[in-house]
Amino acid sequence: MSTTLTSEQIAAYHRDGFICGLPPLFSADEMREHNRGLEELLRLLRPGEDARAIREWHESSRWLYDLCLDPRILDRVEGLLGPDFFLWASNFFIKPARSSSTVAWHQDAYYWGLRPLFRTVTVWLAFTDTDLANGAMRVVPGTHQAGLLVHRRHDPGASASVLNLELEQGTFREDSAVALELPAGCASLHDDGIVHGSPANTSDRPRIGLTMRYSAACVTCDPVANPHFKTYLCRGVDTYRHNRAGPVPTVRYARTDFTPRDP
Ligand SMILES: O=C(O)CCC(=O)C(=O)O
Repeated sequence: MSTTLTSEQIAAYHRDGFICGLPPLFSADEMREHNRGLEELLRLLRPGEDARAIREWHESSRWLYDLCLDPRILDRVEGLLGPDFFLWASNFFIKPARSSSTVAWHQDAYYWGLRPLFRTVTVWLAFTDTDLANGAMRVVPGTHQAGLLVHRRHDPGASASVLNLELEQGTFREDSAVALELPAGCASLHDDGIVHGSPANTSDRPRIGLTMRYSAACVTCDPVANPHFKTYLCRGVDTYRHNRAGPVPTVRYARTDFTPRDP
């Protein structure tokens, strides 16, 4: 099955700021293997850590690196970013059954420190079936065209959200949001300017997604916003050399020993 996006799908992505409803990237057998890989990473967490600590472990874990560079994923990203792009982030968003944890409405571009804006794509790969009841991500179509909107910070732990910032009320229309429901093995793709968030998991099923972030080679990162920023060229060439390139990991399952900065 082709994993290249059609010109209609590419146009829809640029119009709406996201695309969902694409054919699966991975079979049920492959997803069983991927879930086993995730279990190996979870075993590496230290006392007091939870799955949110699994950030940028593609830098240390060859299994995760290979998944992020799977050609089927890269074919889709290439349709949106063009021939030259790199991977720079990955993290798991895990909501156990009946978890009250949410992700507040936000725009990623607001806090990532990347320039130019809006040349970055997130692939959200469903490790479990994902729907509104178990806390699927919601996006507000077209909001990537509004530029950066006003966010406010709140104290860590002061809300159910795993993020310490959220969009000011009135900056977007929540009633236009759509849920990105995905069977396991399917992925959505979204622009770093899209307004998005996710509600609590009110179901008896876990919800697990892996986000993988890719930017066009021209993108540079402010080291104050992200001192650990490293790039892994996925396709083409990086003639810009704006950023530090990371070494390819050799160990199948291993953790990083830095703590990425929270927004
Ligand atoms: O998975 C979620 O609930 C939120 C993901 C998210 O905020 C993101 O991909 O930037």
